Amino acid sequence: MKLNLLVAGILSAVVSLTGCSNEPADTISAQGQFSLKEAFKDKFAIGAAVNELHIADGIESALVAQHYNTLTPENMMKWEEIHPQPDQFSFSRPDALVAFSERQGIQLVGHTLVWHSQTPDWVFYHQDGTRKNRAELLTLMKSHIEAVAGRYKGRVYAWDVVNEAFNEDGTLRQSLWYEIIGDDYLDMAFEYAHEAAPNARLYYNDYNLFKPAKRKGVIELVKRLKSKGIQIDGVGMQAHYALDYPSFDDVEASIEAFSAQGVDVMITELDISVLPFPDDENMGADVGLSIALQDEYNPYTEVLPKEKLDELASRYEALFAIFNRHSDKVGRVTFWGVHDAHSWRNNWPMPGRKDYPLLFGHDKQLKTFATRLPYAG
Ligand code: 9MR
Repeated sequence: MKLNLLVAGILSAVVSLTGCSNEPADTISAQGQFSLKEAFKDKFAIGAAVNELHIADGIESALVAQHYNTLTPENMMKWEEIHPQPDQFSFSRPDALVAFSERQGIQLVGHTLVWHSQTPDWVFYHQDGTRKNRAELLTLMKSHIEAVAGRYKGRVYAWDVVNEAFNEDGTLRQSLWYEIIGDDYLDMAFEYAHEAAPNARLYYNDYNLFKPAKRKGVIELVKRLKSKGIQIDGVGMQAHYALDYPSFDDVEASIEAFSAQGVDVMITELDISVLPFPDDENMGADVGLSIALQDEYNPYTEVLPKEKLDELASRYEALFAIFNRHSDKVGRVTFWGVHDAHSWRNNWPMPGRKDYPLLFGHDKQLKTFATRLPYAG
């Protein structure tokens, strides 16, 4: 690790001396030896969300293997992708990802078994349009979890069992899962996941968990599951952040509060948007939010100005300083995507913008500041 840091330091120095840091992309070209997973190896696992492109294409799969020791499928294990029809499963892409991860010695986190989004209508409705009842939906949930988590038993290290079940005020989202089954649908999902993959780590995953009210709702869930003897091993704090949001104190308070419940804390889905957010009320990651493209909210269509890049860098530095300080509690930090060109943030909540939220730029090069994050201490 020391050698890598030395190489990174020399590269940074060369970049500053040659003035390259003022180049539009602020990247370094000779970044061969630097590796995020090496740099963080005494702290936590470091990962990224991937899709089939990242494991097929030579450059991208090499990047992934070089920098990450944990991966999460961005979409291919979600219900509508892996189980699109009642009798049809699509296992070929997930199988390829599982095999790639095993070849590279990378831990794969499955995402996600139960979610209100990206779940086909037939899951909740009969062909005649009437809603299924509790017993029918529970049977289907169980068989889906058995088929998916069971297939990858012993190969997928951990599962995001339930995703985004809470409202911002800490109450349960009125999803079809909730409306049809009732509030114990979470309990049942975790039980079924444990039965299907007894050795897998089981997580609850959500965005905006730095918010005290939402944090409280999830803590109550953890307490309830534990009091019923149901396995829950961790909470994934999705980190879809921005330059002015959230407050670092809130992030830190949530890491401490979840950890105090005796579960692992994972920073999942990390990205930091540099763009102005068009709806102050709904920051976070609600996939239901969609706003028509307006040019004033898409200011950096060519290049990210140096001052914004610096803001992004200092935001990342401050966050990693917190994660490092709590590396006894934080088991993993996963970026939501590998490089800016494929980030979902280019399309949410406004389709067609150009954002710069990750450590690798639109040109797939590591941003220079990424070699100077606080890797120690
Ligand atoms: O990044 C994913 C994007 O490609 C999909 O279109 C979107 C659809 O719902 O889901 C995105 O991933 C989401 C993740 O699964 C759960 N948390 C919020 C993420 C960003 O929307």
